[in-house]
Amino acid sequence: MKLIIQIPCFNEEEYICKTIDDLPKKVDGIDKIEILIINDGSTDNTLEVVKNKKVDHIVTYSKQKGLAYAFSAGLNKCLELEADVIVNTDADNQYQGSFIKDLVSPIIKNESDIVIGVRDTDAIEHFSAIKKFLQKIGSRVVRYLSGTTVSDATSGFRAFSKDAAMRLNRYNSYTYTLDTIIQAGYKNITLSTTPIETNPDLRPSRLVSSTFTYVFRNAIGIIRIFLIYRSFQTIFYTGLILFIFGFLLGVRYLYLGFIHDSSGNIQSLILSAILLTSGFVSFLVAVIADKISTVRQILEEKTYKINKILFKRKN
Ligand SMILES: Nc1nc2c(ncn2[C@@H]2O[C@H](COP(=O)(O)OP(=O)(O)O)[C@@H](O)[C@H]2O)c(=O)[nH]1
Ligand SMILES: [Mg+2]
Repeated sequence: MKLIIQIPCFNEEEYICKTIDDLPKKVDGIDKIEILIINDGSTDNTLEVVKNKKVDHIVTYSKQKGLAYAFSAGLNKCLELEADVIVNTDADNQYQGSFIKDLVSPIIKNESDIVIGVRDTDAIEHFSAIKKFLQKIGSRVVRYLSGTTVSDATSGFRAFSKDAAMRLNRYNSYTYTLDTIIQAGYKNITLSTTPIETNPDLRPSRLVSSTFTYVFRNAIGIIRIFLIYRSFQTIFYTGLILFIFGFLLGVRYLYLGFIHDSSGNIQSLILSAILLTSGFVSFLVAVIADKISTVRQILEEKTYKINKILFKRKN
């Protein structure tokens, strides 16, 4: 069994060596451990540093493409390199390499396809009260939408089986953490968690420049991935609510017209017509969304089948 540990990097010259040195050299049930660095257009000396470190594999981009892009490009590279298990970790030495065995173990035993290392966020000193609060709310929303039980949805310390790596798709360029959990939920990929500890913070987060942009971008990301998988239901039920309100208003207008003159209620007739039309248009959009969703499902299944042929073990 081959384990590849992938590390997406953006300007990590200061911390990457420490992170690499902390990785385990042996893990029970694993015959070979390799390291893959994805250098995402770093403008510092990250590339030179990792070359000097003689890591097994480097993928490098001359221009920054974003963490989610680097993450999924990393998974593909690991599949090409015949990985059976893939671990993703951060380059700033936030996660402790000694916990990799706990991430990998359920995958080796065939008990799980994705394992997420969950932090006790309450105990992390450098997380502000607001970050802890938002992290909890975000994880709760992701749990609800994905039907999973992940208490730390933004943890980047995770292991994937080869099969999970072949099934996951990239739907945004900012973050993969929430996406992959929601996808796992909808695609019935088995997902479990294991408690982990983190190192004291080494540098401020690059992904969280300001709380507002962090929340905004993650919220948009969650809505977009949810709509990819549940577009028909969302649009159909929105249309139904509009239609029911429009219908009731219309009935009220007619009822008032029978009893006495309803000419004074012309505004409610206009509103009723608008709501009924919007509801009807929503039904049509829901039908189109459903057709697009069917095409997506077929493409996802074909991609998975192609991946299985492409990444079939050669020996
Ligand atoms: N490929 C890529 N990696 C990034 C980018 N920004 C941050 N990273 C990497 O993503 C990981 C997590 O970033 P970090 O700044 O520690 O965010 P935190 O998870 O909020 O602490 C680290 O390995 C970074 O090097 C980026 O734009 N592209
Ligand atoms: Mg960090």
